[in-house]
Amino acid sequence: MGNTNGAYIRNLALVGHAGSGKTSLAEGIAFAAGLTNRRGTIQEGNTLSDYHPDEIARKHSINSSLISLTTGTAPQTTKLNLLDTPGYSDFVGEVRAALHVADTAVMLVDAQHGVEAGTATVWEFCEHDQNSVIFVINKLDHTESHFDDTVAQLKSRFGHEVAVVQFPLNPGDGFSTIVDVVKMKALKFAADGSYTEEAIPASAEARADELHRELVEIVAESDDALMEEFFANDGKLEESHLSQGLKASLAHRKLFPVLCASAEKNIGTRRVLDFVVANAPAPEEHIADVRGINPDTKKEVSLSTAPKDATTLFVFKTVSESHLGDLSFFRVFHGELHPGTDLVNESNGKSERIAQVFTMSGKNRKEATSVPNGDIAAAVKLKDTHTNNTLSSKSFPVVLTPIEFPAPVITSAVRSKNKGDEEKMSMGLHTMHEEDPTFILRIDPEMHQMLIEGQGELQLDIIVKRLRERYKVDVEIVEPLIPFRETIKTPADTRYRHRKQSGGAGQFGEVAIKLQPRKRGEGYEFIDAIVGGVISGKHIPAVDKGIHDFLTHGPLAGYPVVDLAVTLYDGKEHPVDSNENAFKTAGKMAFKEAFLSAKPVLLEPIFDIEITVPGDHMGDVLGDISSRRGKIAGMDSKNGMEVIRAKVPLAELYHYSTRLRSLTQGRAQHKQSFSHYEEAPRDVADKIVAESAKHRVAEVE
Ligand SMILES: Nc1nc2c(ncn2[C@@H]2O[C@H](COP(=O)(O)OP(=O)(O)OP(=O)(O)O)[C@@H](O)[C@H]2O)c(=O)[nH]1
Ligand SMILES: [Mg+2]
Repeated sequence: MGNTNGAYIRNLALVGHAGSGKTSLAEGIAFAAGLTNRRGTIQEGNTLSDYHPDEIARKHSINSSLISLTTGTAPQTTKLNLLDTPGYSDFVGEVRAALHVADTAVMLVDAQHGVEAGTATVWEFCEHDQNSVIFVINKLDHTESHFDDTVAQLKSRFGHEVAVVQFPLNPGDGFSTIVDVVKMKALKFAADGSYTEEAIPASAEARADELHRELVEIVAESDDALMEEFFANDGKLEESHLSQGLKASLAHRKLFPVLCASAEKNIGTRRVLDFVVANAPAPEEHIADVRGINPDTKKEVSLSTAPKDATTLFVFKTVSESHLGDLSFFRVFHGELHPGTDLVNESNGKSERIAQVFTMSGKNRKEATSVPNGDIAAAVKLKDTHTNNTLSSKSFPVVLTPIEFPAPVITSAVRSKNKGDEEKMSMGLHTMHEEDPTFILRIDPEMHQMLIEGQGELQLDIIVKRLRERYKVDVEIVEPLIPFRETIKTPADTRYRHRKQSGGAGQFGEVAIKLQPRKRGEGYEFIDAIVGGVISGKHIPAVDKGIHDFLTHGPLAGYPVVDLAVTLYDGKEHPVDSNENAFKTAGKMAFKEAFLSAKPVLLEPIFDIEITVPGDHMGDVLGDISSRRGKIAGMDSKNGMEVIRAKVPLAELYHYSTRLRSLTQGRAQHKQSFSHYEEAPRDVADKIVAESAKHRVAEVE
C-alpha cells in the first residue's frame, strides 16, 4: 500500500434517503476496484455491507458498514474507506457518526423521487460537519427517472454551487451512456461496468458545452486567479487549472458536483470511483488543522503541535454481534497506530492497549500491521472505551469534538416476560446504549417502569430482537404509563374519629379538617389551625404524616395528590389512648373521606409540540392534532416549511413520530416537551379510575 502520510486515502460516507441505492453503489464500487469478483444484489441478499440477517430480510441497511479497498496499480494506489450508511431515519445516529469521520459525503438521490426528506436531513449534517459533497443521481435506468427536475431541485435547495459534471444521454430503459462535461466525452458503459470514451454526439453537444461552461464558471468563482483567467480567456480555463480548481473547490465546499449512475445496472459506477479517487479530498486536504481540547488545561490544542510519535484516534462506532465479533471502529487523527500501543481514553482516564487492528470490508476483516494518519479501521473491542471517546498518547492528551447524536423522538416502556430477568434485561439494554448512543434507557421512578427511547419504532423493535438473540431475554414493548395527578375541585369538610379498644392499650384520635382546592402548580399545604390545645402540639404533625401517604398514592386512582390545602381546625384526644399512630390513622381516614367528597379529578400531563411540515401536508397534520385532543397554539413559516405549535395530552402522543412520518411520507419532524397539567376529560379519567380499581382487586386476590 502507498505511502503513510494519508495523501492517498479517501474517506467517503455513502448517504441519502432510504432506498436511494447506497448499498448497491458500494457493491458496484467494490466490484470495480477488484475487491470482489461478483457484484452482490439487494434482491439476492449477498451484498458486502448488508450482511446482517435483519438487513437481508428487510432489504434495507440498518447499520453502517465499512468497506475498505485499494484501487489503482502500485505505486499509484489509493485507499478508499467507504462507509455505507442506512437511509431510514431510525438510524440517523449511524449517519452522523459516519459523516463525523468521513471527509466526503457521496449523496445518492433517486432520479425517480428527486430530493426527499432524507436528502435534506443529511445535507444539514454535512453542513454541520463541513463535509465535501458529491451528488450521485441514481436509478437513471428507471423509466420514470427525472434527471433535469432533480438537478433543478438540488440547485434550489442546496445552492448554485451544485454543478452538473455528468448528464445521462439515454435515461430510462436501455440506459447506457453518460456525457461527462469535464472530460467532454460520452462514456458508454458495457454490461461488466467498464466504459469506453466516445465523442459527444452532435445532438448533445450544445448542452454539454453549456454545462461545461457553467461548471467552469463555478470553479472559477472559488478562486481569484481562476476568475481572472476565466474572464481573460473567454470563459475557459486551462485543463490543469480546471482540474486543480475543481479539486480545491470540492474540498472547500464551493462546488457540489453532480454525477450519474444506475447502481443496479452498474452504469456510471466505475466513473464515480475514478472521480472520487481523482477529486475527493484526502484527509489533510479536507481538514488541514484538526483541533481538540486538552483535558487537563481545558484549552484548545491543534494536533499539528503534537509530537510526531504521538497517536490520536477517535472511536465512532462500537459493535458486538455474533456475525462480526466485538469491535471498536476508529479513525486515526494523528500519528500512526501500531498494534500493541498503549493509549489513554481521555474521557475516563483509563489506559487501553490496542492489541489487534483490522481492515474491514463488511463482515470480513484482515489483520493490519499499522494504521496511518487519516485512515479508518477497527480494533478488537476496547474494554473501557465507547463510541465518541478519544484515545491519545500520554505525551499529548486530547479530546476531539464528539459526534452530536440526535435527541430521542419516541418513547416506549419495556417489561421482561419472565420474572427474574429484569437485571439481565437492563444489563443488555445498557450495552446496546453503549453501542448505539441514539438509543436511551431510562428508569421512571414514579411509574416504576423501564423506558426505552430512540429514533423510531423500527430501531426499538430491533433492539428488543437483539436482546432476545444475544441475552436470551424476552421482553415486550408496552405503552408507557402516564403520570396522572389527583386533585379536588370543591372544598370539603370532614370529621373523623379513630377509636379501637380491643385488649391491651386503646387507640384514640379525632380530627376535623377542611380541604381547599389550590391553583395548578401550588402543591400541597398543611395548615395547623388548632386553638385552645384540643389536640396537643406533639400529635399535630402525625395528622400531616397520615395524609402524606396520599401525596404519592392518591385515593382516586393511586396517582400523587397535588394542589390542595388541608386545614386541621378541630379534634379531640384521650389522655391515655392517644398517640402518634392513632392521629396518623385519623388524619389519613379523614383526608380520604374529604377528598372523595370534594369532586376529585384526574390531571393529565400536557405537552408542547412543535411540528415542522411542508405546506402541502399542513391540513393532514392539523386534522390529526385535533383528533388527539390537541389545541393549536400558533403557526409560522420558516425556511419554506410551516411550523405548527400545539398543546397535546401526553396520553395521545404515543408513537406520534411514526404517525407523523406516515402522514407526511417522512417529510415532517417534531419536538416535544412537558408543558403543564390539566384536568383530564371525564371519559379518560373514568377509564383510568376503573383500571386502577381492577389492579387493586387483583392485588387483594
Ligand atoms: N432500477 C434501479 N433500481 C435500483 C438502482 N439502485 C438500487 N436499486 C434498487 O433500489 C432498492 C434499494 O437499493 P439499496 O442499494 O438497498 O438502497 P440503499 O440506499 O442502500 O437503501 P437503505 O440502506 O435502506 O437506505 C433495491 O431494490 C435495489 O435493487 C438503480 O440504479 N436502478
Ligand atoms: Mg443500504
